[in-house]
Amino acid sequence: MVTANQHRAVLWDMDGVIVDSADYHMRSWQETFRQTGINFTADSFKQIFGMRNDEIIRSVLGKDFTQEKFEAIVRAKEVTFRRLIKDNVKAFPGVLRLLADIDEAGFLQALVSSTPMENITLITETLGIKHYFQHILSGYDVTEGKPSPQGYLLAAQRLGVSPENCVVIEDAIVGVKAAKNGGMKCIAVTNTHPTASLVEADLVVSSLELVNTKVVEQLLSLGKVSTERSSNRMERSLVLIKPDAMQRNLAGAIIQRFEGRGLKIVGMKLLHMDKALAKRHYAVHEGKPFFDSLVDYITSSPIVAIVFEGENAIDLIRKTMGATDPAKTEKGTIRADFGLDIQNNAVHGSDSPENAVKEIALFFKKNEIFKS
Ligand code: RTP
Ligand code: MG
Repeated sequence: MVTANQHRAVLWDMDGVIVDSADYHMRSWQETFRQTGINFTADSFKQIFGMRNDEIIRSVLGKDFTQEKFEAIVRAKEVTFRRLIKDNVKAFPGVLRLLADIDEAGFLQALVSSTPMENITLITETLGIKHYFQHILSGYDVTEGKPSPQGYLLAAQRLGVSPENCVVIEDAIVGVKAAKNGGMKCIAVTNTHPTASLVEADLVVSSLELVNTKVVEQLLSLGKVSTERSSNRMERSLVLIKPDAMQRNLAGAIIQRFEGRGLKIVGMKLLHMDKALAKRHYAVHEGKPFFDSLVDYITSSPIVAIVFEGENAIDLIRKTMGATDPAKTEKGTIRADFGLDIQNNAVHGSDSPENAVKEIALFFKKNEIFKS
């Protein structure tokens, strides 16, 4: 039976996403370049991470090297890499579970790596994950490395899935660019680069433990929502990081979820709401049985108030937060992951453009909001 998910695919990068290999790549480049008298630093390595070998060598040696010299360097580097990593192949947290869950949900999966097939075989066989991939593409199957989308587009074509139905999982800046250049959704994991350099991705996470099949499905359907709309409105919304989240040091993790969706902070402050402000903010709930308890709760500790700006920000923030009750909301949302109960539900977000305007005015003066 052909299920809906068989028309959807997850395309994986390997180094830095599946396998924690950066150190072994760096040491093997260092050993190899040392033999040609070149000092290759950790900083130089960061710049080239995710590129193909020919591009790396060109960026280090310049254009003047013969084909024989190139092949000798590559051979030496890759032999050294496999020798160093052979007994140390380690998957990043959450990867093995995510591969199995995505497979179980009926998505197609492909591996699109810039490295040679020998490395891919060593890693995928050692981790026992080769069978999850319906297609595997090495750096030698394409004529252009990332950020060209060629590899990802070719993998999608071989799987018979259109680019807009593909989610790419990447850690490299050039890899995120490749996915976006190919018209695909992209989840970036901050294993190699910080969030700030990966903002072109649709979602940035600190670990793949935070990703599940629902997140992948949401990303694909969010894409549809935005393309079906005739115009995407630029909106602002008020987000509060509530006392229960503040007490558990979750402000950073929550902000990251919103920033990872491309939303920009245009206003932000730490404040301790007094009862008068709490009553005005929650005026629509006055008279409800939970009102007094809600006011006590929201004034129980300092909170962070943020104005986020972005296309369809209100809807996007509500989807990212999840439903009011953490026990009933969809997996992968902020409230599902961080909420404790219906009151201690981690976060507030405006529920309509009209309320957003009113709420922002309650918390921020005009000169406390900045252009993004
Ligand atoms: P929020 O306003 O905080 O973003 O949450 P929401 O739109 O999802 O939910 P809303 O209906 O506006 O309720 C505001 C807050 O009141 C608390 N609540 N407690 N005990 C209860 O039955 C109950 N119902 C709502 C929650 O903290 C909710 O976020
Ligand atoms: Mg509300």
